[in-house]
Amino acid sequence: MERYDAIKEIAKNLTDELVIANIGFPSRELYEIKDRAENFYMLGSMGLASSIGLGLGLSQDKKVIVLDGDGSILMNLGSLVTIFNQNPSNFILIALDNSAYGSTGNQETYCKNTDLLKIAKSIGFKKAFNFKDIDFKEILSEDIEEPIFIHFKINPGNADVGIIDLTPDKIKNRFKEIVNK
Ligand SMILES: Cc1ncc(C[n+]2csc(CCOP(=O)(O)OP(=O)(O)O)c2C)c(N)n1
Repeated sequence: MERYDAIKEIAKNLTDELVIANIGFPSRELYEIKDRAENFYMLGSMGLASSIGLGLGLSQDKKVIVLDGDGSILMNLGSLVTIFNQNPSNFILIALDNSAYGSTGNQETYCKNTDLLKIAKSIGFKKAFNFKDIDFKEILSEDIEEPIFIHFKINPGNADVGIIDLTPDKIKNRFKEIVNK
């Protein structure tokens, strides 16, 4: 399975959760699959989707889902430690792990040899799962209580999707409106 179908699997279960999507194809693919004001398409900062999601989780009550890439998680590994220790009770990080910098041409990452799920468990995440072992819909329907790390192992590949034809201001403002509702 490639990223596009993985995001489809995730998106079909979404209701009112806030979603932070990583820069590049994850955002573009989510935009095509299920655009909604609850999606924040992160346009610039590789590595910071998880940090933005954590801040959002801590500052309001809605559930927050971060769709991150393995390359970006490796770039900001400390964020996992911060998330675990801050212990947000409404936060899910999904690592879409294609073991590649997919959005810039599928150059291999170290996740070919390094297991992000083992890293999350060793940091302390008690709720650290393989996507294939869980019922994601059920997880979303329950109280989260402590941060959840979900490892979604996928094959490299970018779907043939267009760019996001919303201005950064539009993405930000409609998202802010939903957050403040
Ligand atoms: C700090 C920084 N370095 C590099 C880039 C260029 N860049 C944008 S997306 C990307 C690859 C992201 O890979 P990953 O997080 O694994 O996600 P994927 O695209 O594979 O889903 C790179 C290198 C950037 N935007 N910011």
